[in-house]
This record gives sequence, C-alpha cells and structure tokens, in this order.
Amino acid sequence: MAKTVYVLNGPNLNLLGTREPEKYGRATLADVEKICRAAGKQHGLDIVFRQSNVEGEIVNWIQEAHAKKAAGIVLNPAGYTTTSIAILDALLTVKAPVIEIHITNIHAREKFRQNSYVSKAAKAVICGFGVNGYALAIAGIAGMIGSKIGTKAKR
Ligand code: CA2
Repeated sequence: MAKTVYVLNGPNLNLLGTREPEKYGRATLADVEKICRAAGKQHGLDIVFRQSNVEGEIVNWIQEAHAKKAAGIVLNPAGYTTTSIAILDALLTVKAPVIEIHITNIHAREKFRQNSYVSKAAKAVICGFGVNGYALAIAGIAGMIGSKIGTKAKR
C-alpha cells in the first residue's frame, strides 16, 4: 500500500491566485493540489491535501497525520508561521519528516515574516520557488523515506 503525505495549507491560501500575483504568481490552490498529486504519483505516494483558516483545525490535522502514520507532512503555515506555538507543539510530536514550505522567499521580505516557530520542528525548509516548491518538498520526503524512485538518505 502506498504511503501518504499530508500537504497542509494555512490561512488565506484559499485565496491564492486572486491577488498579489507579482509575489505569489497566478496559480490557484486547486493548481497547487494538482502539482502535489502529480508529484505524489511520480514518487508513489498518496496525497492528503487540505487548507484551513483555523489554527486548531491545522493542529488536528497534524495529530491525524501522526496517528495515521503518514510518511511526512508538507506544511505552508502562512500567517501562523511566526505566531503558533500550538502548531509547533503538534509538529514536535511527529516522527515523520516535516517540510515547511513558503511560496515566497520570506527572508527577502519583511522581518516579521522570518522568525518561524515551525522551522524548529521542520526537517527542511523550502521557500522562494513559487508553487513548484510543493513538488520539491514531496520529492524531498520521497528521498528521505526511500520511496519508489527516491534515494534513501540517512536521517
Ligand atoms: O510565501 C508564503 O507561502 C507565505 O507562507 C504566504 C503567507 C505569508 O503570510 C507568509 O509570510 C509567506 C500568506 C498567505 C496568503 O497568501 C495569499 C496569496 C495570494 C492571494 C491571497 C492570499
């Protein structure tokens, strides 16, 4: 049976593609889901793809991913990146690799976007590749867990 990667998206990402295309591009969240499913297929991984504007719902999904023994979590915490100790605490219980992703290069933006709590629990961080960063994150997990065409890496 294929292993599952949870791709979780934080607040306002449901509006992706509707404003600030110069920063975030024109892809919608539905396009991002397609990118993730294609990357999952390529690496023999099932994808659970979700978005919420509610912090506790994201915490619940992280707990669900852990309980269901997901192979990894790709998380764009969006506005919760720099505020949510609840999300950090949930991630700290997860044994599988957590990849933090941002569409934009948060380090080239305002200072307040740069101090990520999520990074403290993340195995890796991807930012600045636009929405293709999601495919890179899934490929990264495939490599870490030695899935299908991924190369097994030491943890
Ligand atoms: O670059 C990223 O992926 C961010 O996580 C996006 C967040 C921002 O708060 C982070 O600092 C960086 C913003 C999410 C909302 O994004 C929208 C983009 C376009 C249209 C509507 C919402």
